[in-house]
Amino acid sequence: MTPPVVSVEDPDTHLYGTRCFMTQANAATPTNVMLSAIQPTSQLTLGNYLGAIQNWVQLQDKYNCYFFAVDQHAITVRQNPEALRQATLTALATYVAAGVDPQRSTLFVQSHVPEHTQLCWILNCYSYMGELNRMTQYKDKSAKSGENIPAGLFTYPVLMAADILLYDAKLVPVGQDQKQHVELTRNLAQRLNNLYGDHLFVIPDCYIGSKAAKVMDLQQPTRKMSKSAENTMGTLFLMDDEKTILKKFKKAVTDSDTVIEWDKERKPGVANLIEIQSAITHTSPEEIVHNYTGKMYGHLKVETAEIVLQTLRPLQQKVHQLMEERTELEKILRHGAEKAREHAATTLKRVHDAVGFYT
Ligand code: ATP
Ligand code: LTN
Repeated sequence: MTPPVVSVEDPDTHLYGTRCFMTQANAATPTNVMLSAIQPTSQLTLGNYLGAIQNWVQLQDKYNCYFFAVDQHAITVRQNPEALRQATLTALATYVAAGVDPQRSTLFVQSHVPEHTQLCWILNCYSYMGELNRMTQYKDKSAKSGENIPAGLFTYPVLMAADILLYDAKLVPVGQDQKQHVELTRNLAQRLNNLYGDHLFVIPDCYIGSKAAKVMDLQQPTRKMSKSAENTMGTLFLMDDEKTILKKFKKAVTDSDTVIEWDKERKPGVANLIEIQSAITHTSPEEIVHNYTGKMYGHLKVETAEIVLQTLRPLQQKVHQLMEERTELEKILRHGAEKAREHAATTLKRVHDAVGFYT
């Protein structure tokens, strides 16, 4: 049966999104939990900020939120250990600098909460090779791994299911590419609920923000800006310095025309710059185009860089401050992990009891 897909507008934040699957509340409720995470595989990008973190900030008043950095997911592909440590801490500093409030939301590092891998093991025993084999991300990433495909790449979605189910999450904001993983999470939760009773897991819905910008690569504007892209000129990292930001925008690929129009098909590079401005200033693309009547691509590039810089300057300052002081950030993470563990341990105990572990 095809799950229902419902478009919803959040009445408070006016964020539009597609709330996929819309589950009836089950016995493991009540829950008002929203949860999301980013892999610290590299520095975070403008795409991560506009497509994810900015929305988290807006939704955190309405939900009991858990936001974390998934360092255990990150090692499914080889990482430099020091770079991973640094990227993990910087990611969490970025959440805080962007406005995620550690008083209201729980912020932590995945590996600080051992219940994630504990539940992952159990879920592994209820997952089928066939369904994991169908995961598009696994197919893509394993194709790049040569002969020795890490088993972790195969079971990656099961760890993600554990991340979600541990906290009884109702809503999981993710990018389109992660929808399949949330669907697997739902299937696993339902499978165990069918075996052991509806009280076991909350069935999560995924939330795909449609107002959130999909930021495109500045060099290949038909591809999503990604932190793991080979050509870093196309990716704007949140911690890039001013000179680099200006250079990346000035060299952004547009087209051979001169008229500024918002047309993703014909002018993906120009449309990308317009949409970046739109996502930051909350001005409609049509209005932005109107303001550029008679102007040239050069104006659009430099002014987009300026608008991005205005947002990133204070964010970078706060990230630097948090990274230098460290104690505040470490306190947030320690406290976050403790809070997360309380919830996670309760769920894990429920699962241990259900599957028959002697406790
Ligand atoms: P990778 O290159 O490692 O696959 P990524 O930069 O594509 O990473 P993810 O870690 O997969 O990013 O995504 C984390 C969150 O950021 C997700 O919610 C995703 O939708 C959002 N996101 C990532 N890139 C973009 C983008 N270019 N535009 C909008 N949202 C994005
Ligand atoms: N797989 C996701 C990151 C991720 C996640 C999660 C997102 C890991 N665990 C739990 C939401 C909820 C990604 O690559 N974007």
